[in-house]
Amino acid sequence: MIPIIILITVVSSPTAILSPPELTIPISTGTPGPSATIVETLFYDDGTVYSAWCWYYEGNGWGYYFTTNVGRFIEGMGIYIYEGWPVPGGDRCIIRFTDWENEMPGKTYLEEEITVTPGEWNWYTLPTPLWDYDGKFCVFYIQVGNYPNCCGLAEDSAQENPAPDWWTDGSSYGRGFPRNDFLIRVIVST
Ligand SMILES: [Ca+2]
Ligand SMILES: [Ca+2]
Repeated sequence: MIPIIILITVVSSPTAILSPPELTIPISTGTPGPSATIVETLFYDDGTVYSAWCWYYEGNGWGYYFTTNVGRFIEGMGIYIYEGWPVPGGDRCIIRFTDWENEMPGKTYLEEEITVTPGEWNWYTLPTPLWDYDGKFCVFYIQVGNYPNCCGLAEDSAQENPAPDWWTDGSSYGRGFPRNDFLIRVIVST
């Protein structure tokens, strides 16, 4: 399947962002050290809000594969919604947590429609953390509303490693992002 996507014209310069105080290293540079007390935030983006993408039709999305190499609790996730595009835009999206099976996104752990605010990090904390025994899992952003009545998912300014990138049409999955790294992060703990 070829994902149908719309590219926003680049209008932003790198923007300061809010993030949890425990923000740590990008997972792509190594496995964060296990800690009994520190909640780790895993991410691939560099925090810059460069541009954004959305799908023509709702129900499609993008997400990442994460691995911590040891069992972890998935505590929640964060997404950054671009401000000012598309117009009128939206304030709802679906987030999905899945297991990692047969080298691809597998069983859905949990899916939730949430309200989001453009122009900032939106953090969703699970009421009950999910235990993933091998630390291999995925998190997805899924669009609610057809273009342009939807959110624009922010991307950073460069892609360093496309390996963890996945898209979904809601039920199946495929590899790859349209361009750079999406601002999708996950919070884990031991
Ligand atoms: Ca797993
Ligand atoms: Ca990047």
